[in-house]
Amino acid sequence: MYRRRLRLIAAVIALGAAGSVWGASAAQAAPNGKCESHEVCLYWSTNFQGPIWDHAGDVTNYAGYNFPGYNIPVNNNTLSVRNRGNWMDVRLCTETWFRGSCVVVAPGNSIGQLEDHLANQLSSHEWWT
Ligand SMILES: [Ca+2]
Repeated sequence: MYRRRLRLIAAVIALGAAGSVWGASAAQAAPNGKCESHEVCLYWSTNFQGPIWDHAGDVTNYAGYNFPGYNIPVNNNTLSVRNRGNWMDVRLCTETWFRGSCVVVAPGNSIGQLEDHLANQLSSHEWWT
């Protein structure tokens, strides 16, 4: 809980210091099927193949999201992940709101094949310091 509060305070400070950047960040958060800097990227297939869902923010529930350009749901449907964030870990979980079984991926790291208990079961993620 203490960690989470610190994180919130840091976010508020960052927002106050660079309010004009917020618009750009929000635009970047829209998934476009390209795995870019500052994003976590989820792949439909193993080893970063197939449709890509990319996101720069936290997502509490993947339900309702499709892979950009495909009529394929993201929820419970990814086999590999990449963290292209610059300094934050990303924590991906099998249940909504960052519950269930979770895996933490450090910035710049990736998992080419999610373990059985995570494969095709991810439903939320949050950036994690
Ligand atoms: Ca992108």
